[in-house]
Amino acid sequence: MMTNMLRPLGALILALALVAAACGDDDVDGDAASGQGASNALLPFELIQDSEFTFDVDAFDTTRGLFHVTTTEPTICSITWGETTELGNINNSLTMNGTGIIQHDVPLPGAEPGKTYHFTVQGSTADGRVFQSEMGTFILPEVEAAAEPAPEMAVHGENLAEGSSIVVVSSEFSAAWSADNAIDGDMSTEWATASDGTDGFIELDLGAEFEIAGFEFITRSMTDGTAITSEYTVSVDGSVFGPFPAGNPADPRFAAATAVGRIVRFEITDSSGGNTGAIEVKVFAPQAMGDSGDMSDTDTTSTTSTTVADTTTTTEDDMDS
Ligand SMILES: [Ca+2]
Repeated sequence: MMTNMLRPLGALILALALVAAACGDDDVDGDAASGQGASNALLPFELIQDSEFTFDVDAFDTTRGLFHVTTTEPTICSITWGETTELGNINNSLTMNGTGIIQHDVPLPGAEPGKTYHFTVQGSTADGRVFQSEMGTFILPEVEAAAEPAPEMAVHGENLAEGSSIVVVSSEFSAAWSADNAIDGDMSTEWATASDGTDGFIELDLGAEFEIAGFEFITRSMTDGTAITSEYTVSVDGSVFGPFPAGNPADPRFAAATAVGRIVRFEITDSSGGNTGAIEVKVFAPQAMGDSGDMSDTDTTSTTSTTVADTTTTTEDDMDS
């Protein structure tokens, strides 16, 4: 699962000597030029390392690996890694929130089981010391095939949420975690609440009345197990659907529901608490409604019902089949 290299003191001294050489041997004292009192020398990571380096596949999102280590004091920590000793990737813990932490659980996006990766770990502490591990290697374990049967093929049209706007949201953790991140069609951006847990919600305006075939709520997740939404409801112009199981990037869990409306509100109804939110919330048009499924120019009767009782009723001339 992992390759660790707790080495005897001799190796540490050698590593430190190599680091010093790499940094240039004309200023190993790190004194006058920097204006700092403390030495600038890189120290062995082992001095602040409180657990072995471990690597596994994120069970929640199998497209990424996870790196774990604990440190003896709060540390801002990063891992650099790659398929060769030139590395090329750098990641840190999403739970750091701007300061040092002790338990480092770091996602490694794109790391594949069975491949050998090289890595180093860096850390800095509040007293200004900087630490680095020796180069090591890790291999993620193979993931056993999912025991659950494959979900039904989702049949739906375009995601109407990508053309929508945010009406209101329970909260945003910061500008970098805004609600717009949940409707941008980008699986690498996330809306996160400021610790709303199961009280989190997000409300969209589709811009016009649309026929709707179903929803997805792709939950965000923290590597410490919090912020995972497991269940949600959706209201369309006030009529409630669900609860539905929330999805994740590996299994989006399309929830079929037939509705017509414009204002769509997702409410989290069960979660693991914390900074809940979504990678994406999706509102799907029916597959057979043409390019957009836009009902705004059809003569829909004014009704509070969101159920489309008779899907054969249409005013469009080109819907022959
Ligand atoms: Ca997104």
